[in-house]
Amino acid sequence: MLKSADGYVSGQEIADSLGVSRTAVWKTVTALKNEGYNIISTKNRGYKLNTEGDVLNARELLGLGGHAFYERLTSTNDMAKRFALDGCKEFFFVAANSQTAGKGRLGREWESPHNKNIYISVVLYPDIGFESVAQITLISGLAVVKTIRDMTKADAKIKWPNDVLINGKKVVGILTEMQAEVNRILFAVVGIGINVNQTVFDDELKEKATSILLESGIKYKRSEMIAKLMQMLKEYYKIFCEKGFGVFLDEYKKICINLDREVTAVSKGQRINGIAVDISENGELVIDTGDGLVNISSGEATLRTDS
Ligand code: BT5
Repeated sequence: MLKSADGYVSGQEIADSLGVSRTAVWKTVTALKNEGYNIISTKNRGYKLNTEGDVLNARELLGLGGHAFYERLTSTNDMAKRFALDGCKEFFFVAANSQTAGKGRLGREWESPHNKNIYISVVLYPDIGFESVAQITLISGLAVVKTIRDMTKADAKIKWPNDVLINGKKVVGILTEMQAEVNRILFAVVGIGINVNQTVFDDELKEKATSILLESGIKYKRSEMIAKLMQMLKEYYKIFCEKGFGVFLDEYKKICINLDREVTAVSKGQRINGIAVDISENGELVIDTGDGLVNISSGEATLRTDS
């Protein structure tokens, strides 16, 4: 009722329309305030919801299709894998308000403070070969960039393969994991962490991480961003399944910051220095080492100007 009201709603009005006591209304409003909703109570006028607030909970995600929401979780990726093993539907997602063991790639950590950011993992059942799985990360990155650009106008870019940066600082990380049998993929889980409203980072991250709030000055609602992200991800993934990665190549190259820059890539334990000259039809980074072109399909590609 408070959400759809234009201004104040009296406690009596709420009580009458729901057939409950004024005390019950007051108790519920207090509970909602404790959840983080910014509800103003004014004597003789009633209650008013300040819509600027950003609350993420199961209620705010209602209507977004199959999903599970947790206040605190070790890792949304790990939980999404469990749902996948239980045979959940494609695009089922797990979201959390914080992670106690958020994961990056190669055993690294993903800082996941409470109530600030988006931590979401989406289950997919791609009917593709192993060699194409890395492309799921790339199209997920595109969907995230489109979401951020459309909603916030921030100049989000991709650092191949899985980082989204604004003004050179990391704002999103993507971790794609999969489970497979010898000759087929059983499922893939795309985990996406978006720094939305975090303003303080620890010393290790201060120089290289940022958030949408820090870059735009605006506090966005995570639930709205998740809705848009899921919409974009479904759109991009469906096209990807029908037509492959090639159709996204131009779009990807336009926002990929590695191109024409010196990079050091580490792939399968090997260090490769050179200039990133292209992205291939398969989504590989093409590096000119001076001795020829090398394509790498996954790994790291540190920009030389990075520390
Ligand atoms: C990634 O790894 O960038 C993938 C991160 C994926 C996180 C999501 S959150 C939802 C889902 N559930 C999970 O458990 N994970 C996924 P990588 O490229 O390895 O980058 C990790 C590095 O980024 C760390 O070593 C830090 O230097 C840095 N980092 C950690 N937390 C960060 C943060 N919140 N913002 C920016 N950078 C961060």
